[in-house]
Amino acid sequence: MFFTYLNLGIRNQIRILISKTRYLTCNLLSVTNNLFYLHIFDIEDRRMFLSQYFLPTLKDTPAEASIISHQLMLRAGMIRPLASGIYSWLPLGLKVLKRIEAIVRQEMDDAHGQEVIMPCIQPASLWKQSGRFGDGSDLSTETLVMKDRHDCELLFSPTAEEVICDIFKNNVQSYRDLPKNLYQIQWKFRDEIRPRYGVMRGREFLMKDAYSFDMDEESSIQSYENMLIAYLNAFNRMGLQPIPVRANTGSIGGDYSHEIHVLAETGESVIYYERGLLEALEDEAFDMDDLENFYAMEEEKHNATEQLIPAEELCVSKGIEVGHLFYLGTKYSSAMSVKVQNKNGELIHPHMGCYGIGISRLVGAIIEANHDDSGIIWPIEVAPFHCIILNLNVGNEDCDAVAVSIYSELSDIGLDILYDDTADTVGAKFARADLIGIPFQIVVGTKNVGKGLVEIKFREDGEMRALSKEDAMNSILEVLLVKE
Ligand code: 5CA
Repeated sequence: MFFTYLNLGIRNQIRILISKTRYLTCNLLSVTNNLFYLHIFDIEDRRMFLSQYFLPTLKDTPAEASIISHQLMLRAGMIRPLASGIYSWLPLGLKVLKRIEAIVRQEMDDAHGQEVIMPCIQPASLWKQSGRFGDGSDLSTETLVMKDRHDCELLFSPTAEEVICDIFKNNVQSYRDLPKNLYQIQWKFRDEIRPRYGVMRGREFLMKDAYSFDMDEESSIQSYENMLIAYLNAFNRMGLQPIPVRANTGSIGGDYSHEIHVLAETGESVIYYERGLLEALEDEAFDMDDLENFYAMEEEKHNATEQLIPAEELCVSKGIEVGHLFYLGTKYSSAMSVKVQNKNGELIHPHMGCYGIGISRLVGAIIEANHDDSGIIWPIEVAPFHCIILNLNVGNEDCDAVAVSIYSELSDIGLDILYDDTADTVGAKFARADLIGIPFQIVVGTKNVGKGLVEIKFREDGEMRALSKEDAMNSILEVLLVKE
């Protein structure tokens, strides 16, 4: 442990600042040869002590929730509804949202994306330039339009092709500045006809939207492929099995498009794909050429009349659309007069692509793919906490000391730990820990502590083992290190 500050207080009490926000309070037992023997009995930063944490869990399944992810997100105190399709994210839910965001951000940065933030409120005049304002498409009927005090029409961003074109048009002149890929992680609003399934089809939702600019079609398709691979990496890291399928371009437009789906009975889409695709996707070198070798279609693109592959090879599944890629060509750059000079000094419209990921939808999709009768089972990479410590005998000096020391040791090496120090019954503690789905549970109770042991439970398979405190912590680290 690294002490940054030592403050000898009264009556042998010492407060040690161990990080910017956390103090340990200890009793000084003795000092021998410059060694301090301490009894740690308190940690001042109790934000992750369950008795202080804002986690309003529910026993009963709320009637308004028809699918399991929506039910579990409400029951686990992750979200609360405010209006139809509009939710507040409470601490536990927000932690998961941020973990998903971080994975997407990392993969986007690795694929040479550059993060920006564009405003949520956009002038309608920009959409009049692109021709999308009030064009009768689904997107235009879903767009929330408002007026400011000067009678100027504004809209709440359902997507940002117009704004990114405006930025590009006013700041990029030459082929030397291309290619570029700019992305944001920003709230969107679409006044969906049927908001449902909680965060899966919300009206306000968090999207990662990226926009690529290239000098010609060939390099634009290369940018598209880079995004597709980044998407597969990101979804794999979240513990999902992503399936890319060809899709229609709808209100966004363009010539070429893929949706990325994860399989779930409650998915709103139907996808048709060749059996061999799943195996091919496991190859680390999987690329667009491989993808083109397989039949993989979203329902509207599926050709039901012609049999293009043997019937026994065709899988039909329900899927949740977690990402969507579009090659836009010059649709927006020509409508919005975005021009750059090529090597010959001629002005051309750059080729664009746009790429969306439903960040808030992913929270629901991950739960659909990872739960059991008792609750959520978070994949480690997106779990709100790595480990929960269940102290079954709060107030017992030995149990408190063991629980707090595990909390501080695991926190000190950078793990996110939740400590159940509540006075709730043993049954309530176990049920809540299973419901909120944290991957590892360490159970501290008088029976085992007397023998120098704690119990560790792996949420995924329910396996429980009695181990020494050190072995329990090491077995968590072993799993986490393998995952790294
Ligand atoms: N401009 C493009 C991408 S930059 C675009 O808007 N694409 S989209 O319409 O397909 O949306 C991108 C992703 O946002 C979808 O794949 C989906 O995962 C998510 N999404 C779309 N609508 C909703 C919604 N109502 N609720 C939750 N997530 C949504």
